[in-house]
Amino acid sequence: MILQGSRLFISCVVLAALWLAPGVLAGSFAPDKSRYAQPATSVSPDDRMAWWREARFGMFIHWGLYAVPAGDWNGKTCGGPSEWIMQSLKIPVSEYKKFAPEFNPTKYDPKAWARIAKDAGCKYVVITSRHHDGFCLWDSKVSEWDVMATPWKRDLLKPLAEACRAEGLRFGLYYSILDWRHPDYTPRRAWNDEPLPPDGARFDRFVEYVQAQVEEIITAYDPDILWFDGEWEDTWRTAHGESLEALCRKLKPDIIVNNRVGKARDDMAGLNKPGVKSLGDFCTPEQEVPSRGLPGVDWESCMTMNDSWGFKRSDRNWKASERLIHTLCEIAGKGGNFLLNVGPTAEGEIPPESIERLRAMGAWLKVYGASIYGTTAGPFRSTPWGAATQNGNSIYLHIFDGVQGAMIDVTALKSPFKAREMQKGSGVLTMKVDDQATGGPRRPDAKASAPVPDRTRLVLTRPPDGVHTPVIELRCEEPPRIVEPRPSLGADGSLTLPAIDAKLAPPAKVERLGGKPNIGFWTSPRATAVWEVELPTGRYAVELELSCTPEAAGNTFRVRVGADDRAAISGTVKSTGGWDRFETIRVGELTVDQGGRLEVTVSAVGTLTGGLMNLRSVKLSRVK
Ligand code: FHN
Repeated sequence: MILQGSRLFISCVVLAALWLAPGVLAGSFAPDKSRYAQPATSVSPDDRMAWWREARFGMFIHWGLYAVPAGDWNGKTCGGPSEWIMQSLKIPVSEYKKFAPEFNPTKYDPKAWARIAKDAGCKYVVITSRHHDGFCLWDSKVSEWDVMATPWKRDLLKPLAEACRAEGLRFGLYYSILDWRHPDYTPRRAWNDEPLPPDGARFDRFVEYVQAQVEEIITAYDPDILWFDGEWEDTWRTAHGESLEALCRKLKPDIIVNNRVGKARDDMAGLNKPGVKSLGDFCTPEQEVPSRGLPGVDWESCMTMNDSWGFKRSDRNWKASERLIHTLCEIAGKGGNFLLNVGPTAEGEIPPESIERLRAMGAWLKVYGASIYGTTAGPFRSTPWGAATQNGNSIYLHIFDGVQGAMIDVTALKSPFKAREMQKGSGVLTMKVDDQATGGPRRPDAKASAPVPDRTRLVLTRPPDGVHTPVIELRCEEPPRIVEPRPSLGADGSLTLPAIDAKLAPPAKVERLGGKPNIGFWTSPRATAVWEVELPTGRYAVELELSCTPEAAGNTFRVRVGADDRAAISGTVKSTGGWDRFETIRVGELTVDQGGRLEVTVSAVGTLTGGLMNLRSVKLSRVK
């Protein structure tokens, strides 16, 4: 019994020694409330965001121990991204730690990395200082689980910060709140075989650890951005985020922090959920682009070039360079930033496939960069031919491939303009402005006094092969005046109203299911979708492209044209088998007695159980 007792006693002493060692080595975990008292100087959001809004394009770097297995372990390849290998293959921490002696990035060349980012046209770099595995790329004073546990045994972040700044790039650090290894982190993973502290896992102590590390990396590297991640588990609460954000701002008043320090992020859509206190300076859509611009909201879409953030040797699913350029144009056209990821190898090399794509983007930006950097979202409601940005009196049209010979409708632009191709003289594009009102093409350099037509279209002819995503500048002599024509009946007598053109009353919002935007989260009778249209008097068939689950089916909806309930039709939502399974249903017919500029409104009728529907579009077809 005594033996048992003493063994028990000894094991407690050993455990305590093991666990406290980092604490003892690193100083106290006693909360230091002065740590995040607000600084004497503060910087306004607009001042600190100014460079970021100009930048538009950054390089993300996911680098860490996960580059050693690179997606493969024990004869298995992990599903999903390689930096998740510990979780996806449930690797015991004790096993995962065996990657540390193999992490020796002898080919790491931070100057080359910074040059690659610079030549790609990136204006900032964000690198993972610590991902969910908890491994630190710097010599942390509060952790032994860092670069000193590898043969490299020296800081990896400082040389990159210096190289980036030498290239005129801003430098940011990604920091994961989620930690699959730390003994105090909860919820603890089943495969975390790190010894528990004698008094058990204490999340408050883990928060102190996070604060201490964030203080370390801000103090050591003076990052322009702190890119938090891994905030989604219940143990991390808004209050933690508020303290952490306050600490960041105290240490560096002009630092930019993303919204993942708090709890408002709406999953991969990355925008702030209504009704949840939002923190940070910008929203963070991931692997997607919001369906439309978000006036007054700073946001950055982060994406991989293949499917994995960390280096994954089996992941050959590389996006084409042209697609990445189009994504950059689409994001800038909606007023956002693009953070494009590379996943270097354990030896310290950026994969050649990534370099190839970054070079192609850099070559395009060398010619067309003025249409991206420093621009704001384009002024047109929709750009089926590509994307559009604006900078002062200039509007830039990014013409995606396959559009040659088509009409670029810019009727909404009422200000006189001069049109020019940005790569002048290369024969990239010949074009004419086809003004129906004046009975023929208006020369692109028409005098400002020329009559403003009621329909203006650019007719593009085919550029020579090999020229991709050309850009046309429409230069106005005044701030561009935009009057969007209201959607009206097409030649076939029908009008389709897409989800992204609707004005929505919350909680309804646009999401993307099946690769197309739809109105979703229709969970309250207050939610409505409204389209402004121009419709002649007449009788119309009404069709909805919608989806609904069997559980939510049965609610009643109404489609109304104008304010007149006589021009309205109701229906009951039937199941289509799932929220992502859309069907077009014919609701019936309605009569518009008084045509003109009207509103089409879709709403729920009566009480609502679950979601009303997911709605992709409303189609009105003239029946007589
Ligand atoms: O789980 C991480 C993932 O590994 C990667 O770091 C991305 C990049 O934003 N963030 C999380 C997934 O949302």
